[in-house]
Amino acid sequence: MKLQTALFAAVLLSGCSQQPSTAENKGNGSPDGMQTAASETNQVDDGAATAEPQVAPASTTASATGTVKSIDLASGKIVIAHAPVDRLKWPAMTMGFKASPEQLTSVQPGQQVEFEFESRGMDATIARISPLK
Ligand SMILES: [Cu+2]
Repeated sequence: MKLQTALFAAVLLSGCSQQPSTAENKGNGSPDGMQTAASETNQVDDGAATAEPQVAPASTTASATGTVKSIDLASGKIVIAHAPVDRLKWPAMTMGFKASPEQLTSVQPGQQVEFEFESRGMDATIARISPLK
């Protein structure tokens, strides 16, 4: 009976916060920090969208290989000199990709990498990246 009371109290307490979406966030390290980082990322997205007309191209997933040129953890970007991407009709070029902190710390500048990314026009986000061996 005591255990049931405790569980019931816990449910009530967690219900008070009324923020079920927070529980879906990956990682429970510091919820406040995570939320701040997420909102900043959204603001960056808005800024990048103004660079192109308001056409929202469908996203396409593609893979490529390349060399890491630079990594910017603060802005969540990695610059890669990538080989041509046939699927997107992209020539070889050096460009920035959005990436998560985990992805950014899994590779190093100068490293050959293989990666998958999701592209909306020239707005590309890394889906998976690993050193090429
Ligand atoms: Cu490119």
